[in-house]
Amino acid sequence: MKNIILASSNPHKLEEIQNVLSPIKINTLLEIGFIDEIEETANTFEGNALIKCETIYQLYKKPVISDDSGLLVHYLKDAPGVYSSRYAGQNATDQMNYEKLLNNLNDIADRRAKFVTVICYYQSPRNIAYFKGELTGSIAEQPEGYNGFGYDPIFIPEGFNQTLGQLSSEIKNRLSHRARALEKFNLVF
Ligand code: ITT
Repeated sequence: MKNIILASSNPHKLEEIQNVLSPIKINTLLEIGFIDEIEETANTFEGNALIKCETIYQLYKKPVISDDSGLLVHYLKDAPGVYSSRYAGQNATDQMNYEKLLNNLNDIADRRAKFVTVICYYQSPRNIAYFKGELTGSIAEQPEGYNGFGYDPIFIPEGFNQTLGQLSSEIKNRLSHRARALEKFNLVF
């Protein structure tokens, strides 16, 4: 079985990624003893995904996978985008982030949005690949459901009338931006 380190400290991402990549053994940062925070200083998903992989590869010299993702809201000119995890401030909780977003869309009819994930697979400095996945949908009027993480309670995927917070993890893992990016990765590796 192939081993890859996942350069993420988000346990929800780990669960979703391990679910889609089940034949591959994912090593977590905790398992390899890395407990620092990786600073995400780029302004693109690709750039931040690369920073996460490079940081871990330089220390461990083993294949690394990373996920940089976010929510792009059309009316807000694609904000919060790469800043999704810190939309309401550096130490913001998921709830603080989605409440700020709902406030910024108060009385706004245009609620179009999409999730984007960029997966970076870093085998060596000469062998780096990127895989992108998107999920289009809209922002709910109020939070609903407790499944998933981040903005899931306020995001309604196209073709559904419930939020990702209400839909099951099986459904999310079939249609999500992350699942779509990982399917592309699976086709190559
Ligand atoms: P790592 O960098 O350690 O992987 P992170 O949570 O900081 O974890 P990002 O920098 O990629 O990850 O920020 C992504 C943010 O976008 C995340 O914190 C959520 O707020 C949001 N997000 C990404 N994917 C999501 C999903 O599937 N459902 C809901 N929100 C999501």
